[in-house]
Amino acid sequence: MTSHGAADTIAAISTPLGEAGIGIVRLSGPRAFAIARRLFRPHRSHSTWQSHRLYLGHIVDPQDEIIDEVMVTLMRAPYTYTREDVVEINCHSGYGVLRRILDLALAAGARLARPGEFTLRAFLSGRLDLTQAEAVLEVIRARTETHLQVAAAHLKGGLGRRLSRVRQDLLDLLARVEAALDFPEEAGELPPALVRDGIALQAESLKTLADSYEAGRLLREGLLVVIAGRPNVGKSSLLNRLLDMERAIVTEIPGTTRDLVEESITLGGVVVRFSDTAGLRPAQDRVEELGIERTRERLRQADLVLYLVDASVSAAPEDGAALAEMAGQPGLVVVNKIDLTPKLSEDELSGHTAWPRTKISAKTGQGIEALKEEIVAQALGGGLRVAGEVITQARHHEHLRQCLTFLGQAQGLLDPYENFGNCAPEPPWELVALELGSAIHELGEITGEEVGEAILDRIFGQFCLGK
Ligand SMILES: Nc1nc2c(ncn2[C@@H]2O[C@H](COP(=O)(O)OP(=O)(O)O)[C@@H](O)[C@H]2O)c(=O)[nH]1
Ligand SMILES: [Mg+2]
Repeated sequence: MTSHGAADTIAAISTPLGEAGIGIVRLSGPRAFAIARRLFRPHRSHSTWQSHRLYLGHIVDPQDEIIDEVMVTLMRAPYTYTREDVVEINCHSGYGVLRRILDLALAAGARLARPGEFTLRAFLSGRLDLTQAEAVLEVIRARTETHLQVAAAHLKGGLGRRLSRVRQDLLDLLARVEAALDFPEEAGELPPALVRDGIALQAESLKTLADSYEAGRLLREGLLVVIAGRPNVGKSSLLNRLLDMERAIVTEIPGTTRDLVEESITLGGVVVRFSDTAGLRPAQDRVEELGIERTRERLRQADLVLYLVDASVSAAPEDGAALAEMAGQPGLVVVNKIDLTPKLSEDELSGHTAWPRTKISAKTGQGIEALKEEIVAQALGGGLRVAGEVITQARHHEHLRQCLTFLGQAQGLLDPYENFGNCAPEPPWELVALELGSAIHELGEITGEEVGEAILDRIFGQFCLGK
């Protein structure tokens, strides 16, 4: 994307390409109506077209050949997604039909939309702020109800409004500082403590928001839980039990699982991806060696490790070594096969790890629900707290962090002047103004009030075609 001028008319297939009941070709821009009327022949001829009404008819090609029977909606600006004239053609969904109708629209003068361009136009026309535009993609991608709730709240504009308010308050403070700089005699004395307290107030609210990213990231990216342990302790059996299906091959032969087997379920409102791995032991061949390498890499990425041991045999030296190696990571020791005669004593592993211990039988299902609860408790601190506004985007978190740094520096400049009386020396207002200006800019990058074209390209480039 190089130019965001919105003078041309764009078209795209807005539904997934595939066989289904309905597919939609969408047009937006000044020529949308004219193009639609060249392709569309209504069953009843209409002297006037009404906005936001459905019309039944045929799409025909320039040779008057009927392509499909469709329902068409003409939506007049500004009450549309993009605030431009928009046309939606509801046709039958099939690769050939959708492609043909799109081609006819392009031949009639539309340009193929770039990914996310409809939403970009909604942003550029001021219908959505940038956080709302990003939320569109998030709503589309949300896989849990909790994530959808948060995304829907962003789409409503809650986050954008909150940040805009903070930004406005900071702009007001900046205006007072600049007035004090430019017209000292008119502005009178500006008490440093007043400015500093004003900054502190906004910083506090932004800090709460920045802290919510931990929960937000989990909502968005989900959680990676890696199941590790020696061969034959029941890792694949546990995976199957957690998923409630025979996903991984289980045998009594050690070294059965050689590649990563991964699948997701929802726990506590979060998508949890379980990764079943190759058993940790000295590799017997090249394939197993590669599998163990992958396991080690996965273990480093894990949000939580389930280290499995077999209750019916004593611990091996490798268990102690593996546990000691992962001591800095969050994890659980899972004692499996408790349906068998116990051999593993309670204190065998306690010297090597401080991880809590849970007992299960992957075979009978005993302890599995408790294990799920323990996973949620360990990884999410007892479940996801999504009260209030939650930020979910790394981009937002980064700008908030930067903003807080600038605000902290502004406060630091003012701190030494707090206890001076009337004959106080003036604080370095120029520097305070610079820090405030930078902080304000960071917030503007989030809401889109101050954002560069390159960033827009990056954000909207992640969208699917037709959105
Ligand atoms: N009795 C009993 N056997 C189990 C249990 N979990 C797994 N097994 C058996 O242990 C063997 C190895 O299991 P598997 O899941 O392939 O272990 P992995 O190598 O760690 O993936 C298989 O014969 C399983 O049937 C359990 O809880 N109880
Ligand atoms: Mg296995």
